[in-house]
Amino acid sequence: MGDLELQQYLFDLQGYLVIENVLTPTEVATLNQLIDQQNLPTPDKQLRFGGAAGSAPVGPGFLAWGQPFCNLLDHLTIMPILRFQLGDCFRLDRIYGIRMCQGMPRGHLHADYGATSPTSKARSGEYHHFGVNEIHNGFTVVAWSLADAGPEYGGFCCIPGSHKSNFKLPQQISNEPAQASCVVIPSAPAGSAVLFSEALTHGTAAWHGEHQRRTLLYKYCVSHTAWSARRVSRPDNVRLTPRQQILFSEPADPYRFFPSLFEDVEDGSKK
Ligand SMILES: O=C(O)CCC(=O)C(=O)O
Ligand SMILES: [Fe+2]
Repeated sequence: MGDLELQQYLFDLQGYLVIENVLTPTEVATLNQLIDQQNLPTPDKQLRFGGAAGSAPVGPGFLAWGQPFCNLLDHLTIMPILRFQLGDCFRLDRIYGIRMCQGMPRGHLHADYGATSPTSKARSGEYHHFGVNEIHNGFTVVAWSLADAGPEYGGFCCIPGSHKSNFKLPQQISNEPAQASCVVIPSAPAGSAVLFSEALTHGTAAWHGEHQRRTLLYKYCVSHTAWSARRVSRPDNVRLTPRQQILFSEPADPYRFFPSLFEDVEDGSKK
């Protein structure tokens, strides 16, 4: 079984996928140093950092902190997986980082699409509906782990398989996710990429690690979808490749108004 086939099977089954060792220890260290240089306020005041187009102001966010952050935009390990889920045309919808210190409490379990989402009564378009040998998923998050996370520390948590559930999250699981055996905290050592569907019920588990949690979230959606009216903008101090530039295009119909990210691709990178 090829890597991609296995990855898609597991992603479809669980609604998330952890790929370890995508970044080398040196790459992780470089990203962490660049974050250190920002002199951010202590994370007990603010969990999220370097954001754009989320709760944070519009702008390039941490992409302006240097080339290594932009290199992750279309990392060759994640592009084939994103293509399988989102097709040839997708956009970067929003980005931010999360830092946590020991003792920081959990966040609430949530899903942006499907039965548990606040928009569950809206007409679906992005729900993770499934056909034989197909994944239809409109919104995928790639979370880069810059510090070890997992059951012994905390961090990202989720209910595997919940992206396909037809039922709203029961209140008792929502109230006490740490007591629910269906909620898992996947192990994500530094250098891993955690991919998950926004239809998956997921959240933040309390942080018990002595070290600081650090993760960078890049959220992608099919070209004709947007989460909010705000946009991440391109950093003006870093040169982007043509493929990276496409990720910042305005939402539009695939192919007709939004170019493919995979045209003229020979060695996996768009020319
Ligand atoms: O802590 C995490 O990794 C989950 C974060 C999350 O779900 C979010 O920011 O929407
Ligand atoms: Fe979330």
